[in-house]
Amino acid sequence: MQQIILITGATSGFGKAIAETFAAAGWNCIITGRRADRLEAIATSLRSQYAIQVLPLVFDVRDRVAVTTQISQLPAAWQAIDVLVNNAGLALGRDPFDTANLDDWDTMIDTNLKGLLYVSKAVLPFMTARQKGHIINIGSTAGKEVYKDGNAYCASKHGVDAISKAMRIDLLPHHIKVTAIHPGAAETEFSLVRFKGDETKAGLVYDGYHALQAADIAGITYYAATLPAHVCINDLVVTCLAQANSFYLHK
Ligand code: NDP
Ligand code: 8X3
Repeated sequence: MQQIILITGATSGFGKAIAETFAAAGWNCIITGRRADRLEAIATSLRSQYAIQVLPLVFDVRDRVAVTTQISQLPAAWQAIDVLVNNAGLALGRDPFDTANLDDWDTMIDTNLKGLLYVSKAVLPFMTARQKGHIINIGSTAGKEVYKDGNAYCASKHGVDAISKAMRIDLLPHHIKVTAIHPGAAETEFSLVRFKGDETKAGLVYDGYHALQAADIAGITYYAATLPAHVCINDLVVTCLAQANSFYLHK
C-alpha cells in the first residue's frame, strides 16, 4: 500500500522539495498552503511525473476552523496519514525588540507555533486510531540559540523545540514518532518573506558561502521518515559547512 504524507507549506522551499522527494519515492502527498495556484501547479507536476496521487488543500494554518474542518473531513482514503511534516512558517522582520512590529510578532507566533498545534491536533486522531504515525516538525537553529534582533522568531522556534519534546513524551503510548529538524540558513523564499520582498537584503543573507538548499532538508526528512519502525530520530540540527550555529557563519 502506498504511504501518505501531509506537508504544510508545500508551495515553496522545504515543503515543496519534501513533496517532490516523497512523491519520487512513490508516496501519496497531501500538500497544503495558502497559494492555491502554486499548489495546483505542484500537484499537476507531481502527478504527471510519478504514479502517485496528490491532494492539494488550501488553508491558512492560523485559521483554526479551516484547519480542523478541512483535515477532519478528509476522504477516508486520505485519512491514513503516515507522516505529518509541520513545515509552514516564516520570519517577518529582523528588528530590535523595542522597535519590532507587533503585527509581525503576532503573525510569527500564530503561524509557527499555533498553526503547528492546530494541524497536529487535527491530524492526530487518524494516527492514534491506527496507533502509528510520525510527526516531523521543522524548527530552526533559531530555536536553539537566540540571536540579536531575532526575538519573536527565535521564541516561536524555541516553542517548536519545546512542543516537539512534549509531543514525544505524550505520544509515547500511541507509538507515534516525533522528530524535530532544525536547519540553519537555507536558500529558499524565507529571506524574501522576512525582508518583505526586498530582494537585495534577501540575497545578501546567502552571499559568500554555500547555504543549505531545500533539497538537502528534503533528503534528511526522507531519511528520518524511512528508518525502521523501532527507530526514531528525536532531534537534528543541520547547517551548511560554513555555519556552526546561529552566531558563527564563515563567509
Ligand atoms: P519559504 O518561504 O520558501 O516557504 C514557507 C512555506 O510556508 C510556504 O509554502 C508558505 O506557503 C507556507 N506558509 C507560510 N505561512 C503560512 C500560513 N499562514 N498558512 C499556511 N502556510 C503558510 O520558506 P522555507 O521553506 O525556508 O521555510 C519552511 C520552514 O522552515 C519555516 O517554518 C521556516 O521557519 C523554517 N526554516 C527555514 C530556514 C531557512 O533559512 N530557510 C532555516 C530554518 C528553518 P503559502 O505562502 O502559500 O501559504
Ligand atoms: C531560519 C534560519 O538563522 O534566519 O530559521 O534564523 S535563521
